[in-house]
Amino acid sequence: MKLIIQIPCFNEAEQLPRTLGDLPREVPGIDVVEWLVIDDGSTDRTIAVAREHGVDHLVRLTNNKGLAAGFQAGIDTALKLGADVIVNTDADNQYYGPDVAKLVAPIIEGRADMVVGDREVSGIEHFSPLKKALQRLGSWVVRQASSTSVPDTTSGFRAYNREAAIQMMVVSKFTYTLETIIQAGKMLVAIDHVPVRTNPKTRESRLFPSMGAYVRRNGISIFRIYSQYEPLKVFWSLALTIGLAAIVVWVRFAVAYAEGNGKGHVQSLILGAVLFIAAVVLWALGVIGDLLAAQRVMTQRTFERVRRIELELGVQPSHYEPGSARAAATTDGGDAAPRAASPRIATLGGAHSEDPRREGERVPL
Ligand SMILES: Nc1nc2c(ncn2[C@@H]2O[C@H](COP(=O)(O)OP(=O)(O)O)[C@@H](O)[C@H]2O)c(=O)[nH]1
Ligand SMILES: [Mg+2]
Repeated sequence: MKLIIQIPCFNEAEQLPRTLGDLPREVPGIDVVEWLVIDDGSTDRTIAVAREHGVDHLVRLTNNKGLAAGFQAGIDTALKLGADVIVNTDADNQYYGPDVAKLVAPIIEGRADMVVGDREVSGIEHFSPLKKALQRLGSWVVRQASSTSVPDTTSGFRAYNREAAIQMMVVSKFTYTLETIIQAGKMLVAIDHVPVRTNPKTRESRLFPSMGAYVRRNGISIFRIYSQYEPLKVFWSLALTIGLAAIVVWVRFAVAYAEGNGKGHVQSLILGAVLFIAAVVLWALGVIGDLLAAQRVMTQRTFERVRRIELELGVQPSHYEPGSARAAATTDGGDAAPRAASPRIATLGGAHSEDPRREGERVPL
């Protein structure tokens, strides 16, 4: 069984050595542990540092595309490199490296397809009360939308087995953490969570430079993701609220009219009409959103199958480079045509790629 630990990086030359120093090379139940760094257009020595510290694989995006895009590129590459299990961790040594073993245990035991590391946020000292409150609210909303019980939904310390990784498709630009949980909850993915330890803070968050940014981005993300996946609930409850307001205003007018004072309340009649039209528009948006959500499920299923075909064909990962000298020795490092890539990936891919149709594995189409 092969585990690939992936680390999305944007200018992490300073923190990366400590993070890598903490990562395990041996994990119980796993035959091979490899490291993959996703460099998202760093302008510092991130790549050189990764090579010097023995990182096996590199994905080098030419310019900065953001964490969600980097994460997706990493998952895609890890799958093509034949990973059976993929762990994602932060480059700032936020998560305690040796806990990778705890994270993958439920997957190895066959109890889960995806495991989210729970930082037990209420106990983290450097999180402000506001950040904790928002974290709790966000996690609650995500649990509702995903019908799961993940306590720490924004945690970046996670493990996925091959099935969970194949089914995942991140669209959100800012955050993949919430979206992947909601997707997993709606697909054939069993989610579990385990408590993990965190290290003392090494630097300020790159993703959320200020508390305001944290509240704004997470708030918007939660709303967008929830309304993408549950459009009827969101738009129809808004439509109902505004529709009721319209009725209240109209009743007020009707009472005044019955009392012979209708002329003085024409404003109520107009306001009621405006509110009613808004309610109808929201109702229609709910219907359109629902149709789009159904369409999205179809696209996702197609994507999943395309991915399985790509893996069978041995299509090359994009923006891939071998990492350290040890890894480079096992490959030509060139950019061959996709079909020709097959043997090269097989060299890197180990047991899985040599025999992708293992017993019990689902065959596409
Ligand atoms: N690919 C990519 N990774 C990023 C970017 N910004 C931050 N990261 C990485 O995302 C991870 C989480 O960032 P961090 O600043 O620790 O955020 P926090 O843990 O949410 O406070 C780290 O590994 C960063 O290197 C980016 O623009 N692109
Ligand atoms: Mg971090």
